[in-house]
Amino acid sequence: MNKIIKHNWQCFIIMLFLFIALLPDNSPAQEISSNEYQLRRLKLLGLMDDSSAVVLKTADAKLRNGDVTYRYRQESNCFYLTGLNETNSYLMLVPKGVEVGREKIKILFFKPDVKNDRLLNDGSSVLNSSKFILTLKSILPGLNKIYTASGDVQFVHDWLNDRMLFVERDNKKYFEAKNHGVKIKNISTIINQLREIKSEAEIASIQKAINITKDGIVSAIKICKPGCWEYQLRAAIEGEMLMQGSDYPGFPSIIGSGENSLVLHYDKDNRQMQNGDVVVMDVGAEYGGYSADITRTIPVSGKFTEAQKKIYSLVLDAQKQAIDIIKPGISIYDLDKKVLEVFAKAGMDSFLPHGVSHPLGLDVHDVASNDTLKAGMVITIEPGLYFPADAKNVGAEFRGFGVRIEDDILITTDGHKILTGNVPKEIADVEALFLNDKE
Ligand SMILES: [Mn+2]
Repeated sequence: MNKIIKHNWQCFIIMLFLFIALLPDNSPAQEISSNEYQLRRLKLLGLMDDSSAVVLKTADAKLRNGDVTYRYRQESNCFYLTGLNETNSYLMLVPKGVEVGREKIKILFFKPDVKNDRLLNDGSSVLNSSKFILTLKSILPGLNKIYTASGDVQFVHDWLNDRMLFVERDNKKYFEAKNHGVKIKNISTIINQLREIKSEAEIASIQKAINITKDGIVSAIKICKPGCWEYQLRAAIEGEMLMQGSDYPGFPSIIGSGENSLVLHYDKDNRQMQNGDVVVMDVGAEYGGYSADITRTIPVSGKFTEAQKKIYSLVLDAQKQAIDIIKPGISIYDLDKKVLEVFAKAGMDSFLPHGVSHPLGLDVHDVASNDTLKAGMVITIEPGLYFPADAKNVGAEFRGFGVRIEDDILITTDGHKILTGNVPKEIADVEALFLNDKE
């Protein structure tokens, strides 16, 4: 190989690296490092005593119909502690340790594809899933509680015999009777205090989910016009999510126009939108496991009517006043109170049928250890006003539609940061997006 060719080779390699580095980042979501997952497990171990263990099974694939399953989603506690996205695996945290070979191991993974037991660099162990039950039995003596995630099925209606089977409660009772002295406890009692405070990497994932959702909302506004169908707005929003590497929406998209704007969890998307309607879009991409949750209410024609403007401005004003008071130490109920106070001044406080805030994270309605806001939490703030067609004590011009505005807020040590500040919200900004498109 001569020198010139060698030089060209080097150039080629450098160019290739540059090319790859400059490619748009469309890689699937992988935001949390393996170190961070290990740190979470160690923190949880630090909250446990020697007579306890954490035992989690990864979520089963859920049947949609026949032998077809829904797209897989991990159980959130399991995902928080492992980042695993597969079935038939288990996690065991045992403060007093389990003997694997000659070592006492506190963190054990059980996976179906593992051939030989392996000790990992971080001191944890990976075993085949077939060893799970035996290992579980071996740790029971000396334990007085096992923390686990409650399953999805609280009870099953056995309709053939018209019986209610409390599967989980009965399983728990059976286990406790068989293993005298060992109680089954919900892991939420120890893990929520970890999950409620978001790390830098988690906030980055939520921010990415928000940015994707924002692009979806803007795309929907740009195609929105009278005659358009609700599902077409959903397609614009969810299409953007998929294009940008979101795994799926964090919850079923709500696209409710006209009278559907009054339905809080409307998910039919089958109405053709009319001139003069508003449409409530309550949507959120899930990215790397973390969800956004944003609501914007827009005029189908591109211009709010005077009555719609009045309600929109009132909801926006209430939302801004509630956001203003967000800081560590206040309660989620203080936000409800603030919003209702603003609505009451307009005589409209009876038209808000839901709470205005919830934590946001791996679950769209995420966990918290209590109702007090702490630095590092992410919450939503989502006031709304809804006037049914037969609403009393309100002008006729306001009847038949609802308005909701929702943003996502990070609690900081000295106050808060609005993570959704890039999503158009002021009346002029929302209307301008329509105008730009028509020009
Ligand atoms: Mn929400």
